[in-house]
Amino acid sequence: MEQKHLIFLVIFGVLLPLSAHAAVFDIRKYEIQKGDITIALLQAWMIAINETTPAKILIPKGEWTLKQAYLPGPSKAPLELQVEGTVKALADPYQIPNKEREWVTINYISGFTLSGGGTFDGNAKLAWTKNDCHKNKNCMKLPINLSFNFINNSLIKDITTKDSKNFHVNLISSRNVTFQRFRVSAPADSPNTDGLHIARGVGYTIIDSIIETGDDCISMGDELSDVLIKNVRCGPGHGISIGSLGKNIQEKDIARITVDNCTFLNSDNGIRIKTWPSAPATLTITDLKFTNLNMVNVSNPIIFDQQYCPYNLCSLDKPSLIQISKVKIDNIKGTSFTQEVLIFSCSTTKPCQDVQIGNVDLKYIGDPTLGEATTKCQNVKYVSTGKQNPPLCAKTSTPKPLPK
Ligand SMILES: *[C@@H]1O[C@H](CO)[C@@H](O)[C@H](O)[C@H]1NC(C)=O
Ligand SMILES: *[C@@H]1O[C@H](CO)[C@@H](O)[C@H](O)[C@H]1NC(C)=O
Ligand SMILES: *[C@@H]1O[C@H](CO)[C@@H](O)[C@H](O)[C@H]1NC(C)=O
Ligand SMILES: *[C@@H]1O[C@H](CO)[C@@H](O)[C@H](O)[C@H]1NC(C)=O
Ligand SMILES: *[C@@H]1O[C@H](CO)[C@@H](O)[C@H](O)[C@H]1NC(C)=O
Ligand SMILES: CC(=O)N[C@H]1CO[C@H](CO)[C@@H](O)[C@@H]1O
Repeated sequence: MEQKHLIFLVIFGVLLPLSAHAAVFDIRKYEIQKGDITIALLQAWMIAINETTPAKILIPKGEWTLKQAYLPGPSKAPLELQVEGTVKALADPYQIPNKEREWVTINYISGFTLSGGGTFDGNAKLAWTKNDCHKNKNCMKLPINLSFNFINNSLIKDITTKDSKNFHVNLISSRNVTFQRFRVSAPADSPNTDGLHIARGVGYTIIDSIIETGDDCISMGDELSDVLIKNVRCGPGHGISIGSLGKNIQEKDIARITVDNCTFLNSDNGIRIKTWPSAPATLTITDLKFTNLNMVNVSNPIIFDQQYCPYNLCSLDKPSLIQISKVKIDNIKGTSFTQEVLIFSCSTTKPCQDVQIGNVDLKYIGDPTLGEATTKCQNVKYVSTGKQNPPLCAKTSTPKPLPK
């Protein structure tokens, strides 16, 4: 064979399969400064979003510093950010260039994938010691790890976020976004480090994930529908919550939230709904399914708290105006660290409606001198369809103050 032909074949043999794949933008080709990828990532992003065929930005294995990243779309074609290494924030929260923004923000993009098996390390051990927001109203706001706003049809998979300075992940105003094999890790005593905060959106899925943190594993805000949380292990942490809600009159409805096949480990709650009393909002929270949940030494495995008033920062005078309805609870089993294993503390003006309770088998493992597990039922219209241990809404249940 002539050499010309050979070269031709080799080039074709290499280029053809490549052209079927995404163009790869390796950040090492851009301006990295002593392991700091702040500029390089932005350079690669600006070029990659301009590609008219699928593109990929690669952050290879290794440890990289990222001061902050604001990564806006739109992109002309599907874009993947493949993080194989560890991306670390600066330790000092006061050094973040733009204090109004999060550490990493991805906005206005559709068909985006974040993948690669890498880690976003918020490097927050120092920042937590400076966080006094629980007692100081003018405290410095600490940035969250990752913020996704106005993104559609996107996938975040095989990513770890570790030691965030505040909420780990914020997903707001988006549609059809999946978190798969996502891992959040922060110590149980880290302040305000919610795992994922999700709100204002449609079609969020969190699946096959592990969340260990100091605050809520997953918290849900208003104007939210079609959420599926499945095969998630939560704990330590404060559980999976809807709310708190009610304080803002503009708040919009929540519907079709499913939590299925999840395990809660030593968490401060399993499923919790929180609405404020003496608060103006009148939204509805409807069509909820909490099924196949395994509780391991959980405080408050299921709690609907419509008198949510931590630190007595509100008045209990008037009931919550938020209506909870159409709830299915089935196959909840395991152990509870608190005696009241199911708590329905619903609103006097808007009782919880159409609550269907199937199989429940929860054992109290706290102070043995207090007796067996109980349930608490206030203003709840329920039907039971399965076998419950403890029996539902037994009259002997003595009300206790609600947890903060
Ligand atoms: C994006 O592409 C357009 C033309 O398609 C070009 O004018 C522009 O300079 C490109 N921007 C970047 C950042 O490469
Ligand atoms: C996401 O979807 C919404 C609703 O269809 C649309 O208004 C918005 O422009 C989309 N955003 C992007 C970045 O594609
Ligand atoms: C939802 O997003 C995924 C990408 O994560 C995409 O493959 C799928 O087609 C989207 N679904 C719809 C209905 O747009
Ligand atoms: C339930 O979750 C466990 C642990 O994540 C997983 O191994 C199992 O396959 C899941 N079951 C179903 C039916 O999805
Ligand atoms: C059970 O949970 C309580 C409260 O969170 C905690 O103090 C205790 O150590 C846990 N027990 C075990 C065996 O983990
Ligand atoms: C620094 C900052 O803006 N933090 C925000 C993180 O997300 C939560 C929940 O949306 C906001 O309350 C914080 O203000």
